[in-house]
Amino acid sequence: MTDLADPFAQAATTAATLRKLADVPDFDVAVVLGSGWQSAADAIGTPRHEITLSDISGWPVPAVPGHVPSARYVMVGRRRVLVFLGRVHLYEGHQPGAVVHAVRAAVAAGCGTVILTNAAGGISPDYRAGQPVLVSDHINLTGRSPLAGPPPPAGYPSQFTDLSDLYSTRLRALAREVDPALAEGVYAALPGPHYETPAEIRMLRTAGADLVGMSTALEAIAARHLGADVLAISLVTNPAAGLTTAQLDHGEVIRAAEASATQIGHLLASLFSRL
Ligand code: 8IG
Repeated sequence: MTDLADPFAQAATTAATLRKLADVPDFDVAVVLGSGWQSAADAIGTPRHEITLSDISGWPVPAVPGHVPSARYVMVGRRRVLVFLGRVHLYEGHQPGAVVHAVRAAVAAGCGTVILTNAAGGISPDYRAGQPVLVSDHINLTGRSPLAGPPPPAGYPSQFTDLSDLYSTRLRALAREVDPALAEGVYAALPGPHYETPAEIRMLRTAGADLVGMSTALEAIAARHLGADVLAISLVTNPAAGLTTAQLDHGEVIRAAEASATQIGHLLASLFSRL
């Protein structure tokens, strides 16, 4: 599958469409909801507009159960929040440009804060299923970058982006003000779609990873490249391979996420008022 031909121009075009469909001059915050996080959408607030993303030309369409190709415009306090009820992944055959399109469009539409959520396997033995964990940093093992390819057009930052404070220290501190019990961990991003072997999980643990999943890292890089502040939250839905004798099952993952997503939606809503 080919990548977007002109990703930055396409993001600007999509941004204009999103603003027009929601009838707003700008958005403030983007939220990307991962597998099983859909019930968090309702807890964030009542949508003013529901946007069907497949209506937007060139939009990469998610093809995974638990991912709905729509977005909502929600007003939370004074913040205009753009909530994406799903994402696309490398493992669906999408290229990095398609994977980060929603985030690039959101930043182009004014979002200075990008909140990425995902369901993840727990590598740290301290985590239990259903627990939200702030991502403190990542290890990108996808072998891909949304910034590979020709340099961005004039007016955009260099493709050699600094990632030293990728997951904003300030935003993580704000999240802990809302919920002081929130744990933090390092997220290892793998291409999937298969889960890991126990040997791979032992390697990841030695490398310093606490969480493992198949999303988020490329979107975080693309958002940071455009100057947005990034917060990422993983919902631990299963112990990583080899940490339990149970088999990993996609349906089980989605059910575990749904059970906690409402609670985390409220956490997100209280966070917006502090931004
Ligand atoms: I949910 O154990 C979820 N997503 N790579 N490994 C990887 N992705 C995941 C896992 C997991 N659990």
